[in-house]
Amino acid sequence: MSEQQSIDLEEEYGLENPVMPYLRTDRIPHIWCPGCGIGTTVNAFAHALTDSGMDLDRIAVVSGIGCTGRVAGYLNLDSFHTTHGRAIPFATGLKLANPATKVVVYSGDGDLTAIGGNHLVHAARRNMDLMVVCVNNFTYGMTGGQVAPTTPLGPTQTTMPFGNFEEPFNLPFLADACGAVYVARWTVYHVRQLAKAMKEGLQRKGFVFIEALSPCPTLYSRRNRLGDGVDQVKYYKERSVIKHGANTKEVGLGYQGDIVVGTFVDRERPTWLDAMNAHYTTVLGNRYTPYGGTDV
Ligand SMILES: Cc1ncc(C[n+]2csc(CCOP(=O)(O)OP(=O)(O)O)c2C)c(N)n1
Ligand code: SF4
Ligand SMILES: [Mg+2]
Repeated sequence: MSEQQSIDLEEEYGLENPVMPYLRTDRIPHIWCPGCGIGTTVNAFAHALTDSGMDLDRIAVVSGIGCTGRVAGYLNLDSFHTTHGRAIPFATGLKLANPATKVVVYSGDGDLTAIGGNHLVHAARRNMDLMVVCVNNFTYGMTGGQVAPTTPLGPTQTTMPFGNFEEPFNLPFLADACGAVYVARWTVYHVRQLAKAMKEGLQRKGFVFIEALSPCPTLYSRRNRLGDGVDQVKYYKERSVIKHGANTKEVGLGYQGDIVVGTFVDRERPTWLDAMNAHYTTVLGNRYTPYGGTDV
């Protein structure tokens, strides 16, 4: 549509894009490239916030550094853009200081699973009450397309000019093995399912891990001649297979191969705060006052 033909729906009809209230519009235009999938995940998150009916004053979003790490800065919520790899420890401190807050970690695959991998493992093991959204574009987008722990075997990256030979993480299996209570994977093609998983994750207590596969056309796709963002979304559409409850051992990703998506893990375990309170109550009896009675 040409500029002359475009209609400002808000001005003409008083219709507001439902995502707008969730954004710090003064920060727009955003930094993301055309065809990047990160914005689509934010759209899904905004719908999850609406659908969950949660009090926005009780939600905080924490990001690390990276293209995905910019999400926190664009959200009109209590949001924190922290240091590379440290979103989960920051979020853990926030949660424990104010257990009534629902804390969401929203970051990239490199941030969460390379430099921040140790924190991911232990937060899942402890069943820290956090929802982690990991936007997996198979690369370090922001810094020029270096190989990530999620890069499949085969494609080239700036630091793997002859193709990646390092076995990648299977992230749902990692999160499951470490003890996450809810683990799901969707792609930016599956916007409704992604929003629903985020809504469910917001309503769950305990460590939630949602992997959102998302194109990085600028660095990953172009370098590997995979086309643009639309071509990657077509690939997600054509090669995704929905298998709820799939054995996470079997959902590892090959290069441009089949993608198993769905909710893989949904179970109950006491959160870290619940376990601490139960333990000290048993050991110390009424000398102990349980902490964080408003845990959500
Ligand atoms: C301590 C530290 N090491 C390295 C960096 C450089 N750095 C910034 S973002 C990034 C990778 C981000 O990759 P990912 O989390 O996958 O985010 P994406 O850009 O792909 O969304 C790196 C290595 C940094 N900012 N700080
Ligand atoms: S470099 Fe990749 S991940 Fe970063 S904004 Fe561009 S397309 Fe998105
Ligand atoms: Mg990345």
